[in-house]
Amino acid sequence: MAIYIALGANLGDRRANLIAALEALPPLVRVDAVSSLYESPPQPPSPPPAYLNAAARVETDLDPEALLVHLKRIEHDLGRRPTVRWGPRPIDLDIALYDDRIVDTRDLQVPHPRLDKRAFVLRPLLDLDDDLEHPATGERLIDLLARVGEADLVRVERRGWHERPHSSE
Ligand code: PH2
Ligand code: MG
Ligand code: MG
Repeated sequence: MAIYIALGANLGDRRANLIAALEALPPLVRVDAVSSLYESPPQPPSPPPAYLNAAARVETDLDPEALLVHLKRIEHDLGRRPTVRWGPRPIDLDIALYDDRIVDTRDLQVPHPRLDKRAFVLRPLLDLDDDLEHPATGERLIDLLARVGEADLVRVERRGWHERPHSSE
């Protein structure tokens, strides 16, 4: 297993926000691999803008709680301010998986509690490792994705997008 961060953005220059977040992770968090970039409507359904989502496989000595603090700091630095639950946001950084650990405190749930219902998290994770399993249930993420379906998800750029200038090929 490894540590996986789910990234999302639906305000401002969404792609630039995701790249800025990836660049803000080191040196405390080293980025090993980044998934393709996906676009999907907000879920549960709410008014646009649509989200861009991706996932990163990372290495860090931070424990889950310290990693969360680091991610919240980056969100804040990129202009995110507290708002209503599931409100639009310039950047969202969630700990999707942390090895096979299960964390369930007031501030942090790992694996991400809605991982099994969200194609926009499952698909990017599976880009990185297609044999991932849910640490709590043992279900394969590929089977969870088949159950929820991915019809709403559009792959807008393939892997390496965060290292390339934007193109509309
Ligand atoms: N994040 C949410 C709520 N809804 N919808 C999509 N498509 N992508 C997201 O990242 C997302 C969402 C709350 O974190
Ligand atoms: Mg989220
Ligand atoms: Mg979040």
